[in-house]
Amino acid sequence: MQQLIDQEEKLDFQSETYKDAYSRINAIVIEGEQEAYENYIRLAQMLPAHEDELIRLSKMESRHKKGFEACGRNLQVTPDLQFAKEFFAGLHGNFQAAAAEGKVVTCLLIQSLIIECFAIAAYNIYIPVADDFARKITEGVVKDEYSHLNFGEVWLKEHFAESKTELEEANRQNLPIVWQMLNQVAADAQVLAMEKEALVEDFMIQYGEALSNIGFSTRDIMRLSAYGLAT
Ligand code: Y39
Ligand code: FE
Ligand code: FE
Ligand code: FE
Repeated sequence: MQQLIDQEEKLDFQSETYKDAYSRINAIVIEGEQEAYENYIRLAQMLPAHEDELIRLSKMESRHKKGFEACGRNLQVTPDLQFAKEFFAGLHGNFQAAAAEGKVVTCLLIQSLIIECFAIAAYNIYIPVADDFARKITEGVVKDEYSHLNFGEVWLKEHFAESKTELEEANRQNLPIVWQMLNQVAADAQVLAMEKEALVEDFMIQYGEALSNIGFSTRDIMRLSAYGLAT
């Protein structure tokens, strides 16, 4: 705890080092929210029975994007959106390909499980070390992200038997990408006082809980949630 306090005291939100790292992390979050907005619109087309709810989730994502754009402006940081597009290219491409094939289970795993758990982990770890303005925004956003994760959990739990094989395949294709993304952002996250180990731990907890809620056994969860981590 003392260590955390010392670290926070040393954070200078106006330093060039902080702002440089923030230009990439803030861009990742803005681009992530934009893609989440598009992904929920796509999911609404694929799941007409849940159209209204999914459109409502998409609107929440576009509000999140506006909130994080304000966080960047507040620190006078210009987000590096080109970097962020490349950062998300792997998951984005896989979502697009799955949507084109009508693979709704894969789309839900990518957006509502993997990306939402990544967001929840990142926002939880960011909140205690954020500037006051960004902390208030992020606290509001993370509550919404739990409800997005819940949508995916509930749908996949109701369709567990027929989705299980596709979930395992989609996990195998996409989880290693998440570990690569974490490695790519670790140094910038560290500048913001976000520890990579804490991000990995929180992600594994959220994702493991989600897989459990959907119906996977403890044994399956161990195998699925660490897939591609030890490389
Ligand atoms: O559902 C959502 O709103 C998710 C799109 C947003 C993704 C946020 C991605 C956060 C990763 C940041 C990594 C910082 C260490
Ligand atoms: Fe969001
Ligand atoms: Fe979300
Ligand atoms: Fe939970």
